Amino acid sequence: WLEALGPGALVWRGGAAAEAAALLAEVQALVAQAPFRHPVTPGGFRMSVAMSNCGALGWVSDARGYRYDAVDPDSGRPWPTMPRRFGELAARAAAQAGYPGFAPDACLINRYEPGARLSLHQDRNERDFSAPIVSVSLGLPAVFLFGGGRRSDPTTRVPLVHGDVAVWGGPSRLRYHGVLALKDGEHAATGNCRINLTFRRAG
Ligand code: MD5
Ligand code: FE
Repeated sequence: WLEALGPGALVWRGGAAAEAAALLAEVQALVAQAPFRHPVTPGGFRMSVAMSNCGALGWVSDARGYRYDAVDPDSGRPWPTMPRRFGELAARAAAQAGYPGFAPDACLINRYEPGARLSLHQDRNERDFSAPIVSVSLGLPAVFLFGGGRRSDPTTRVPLVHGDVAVWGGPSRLRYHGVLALKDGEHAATGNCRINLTFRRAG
């Protein structure tokens, strides 16, 4: 079922539940090729979220800034190919939300361990903000912070659980958002972590 969060933003509750095990098996194969790492922000802080990517472009951060790059800086090789199942799920979710033809060229794979968090930010490294971002939550539950167009705008707390698929498009594409520190726990599918797949049209 679809839950509206705001203009252009919705959560498809359980949209990935049936194929969660298959998605996680793909993640395991992907991070064998491009291991999780903790990016360092341009300000010099190590991110608590561990990240990897698949697809033609991957999101990277270092002292020079945030950007998308076709090459994994840790290996010097292109990012692993995006599994067909990933792109198809993202396109199906986007179409349901009113964004037909979504063809992501980047999938950022985020791993949250207990205590890991993402502070309030906007996603603006992509070339074209008319495409939505689709995000798939797997494993431990998280509290998502959904803000407004300015950092100081009030936020609402949205619980995201295993199998939920969120679509952020239209006027919500550039809203501030974050993830509260992950609570300790155990999930049958992932153990003690949350995996979030975010699909983007970056290039
Ligand atoms: C997560 N990841 O749960 C989230 C899912 C990130 C990130 O935020 O940058 O890796 S994507 C949430 C998102 C994207 C674009 C817009 C909005 C939310 N929004 O308007 O709230 O790991
Ligand atoms: Fe984000």
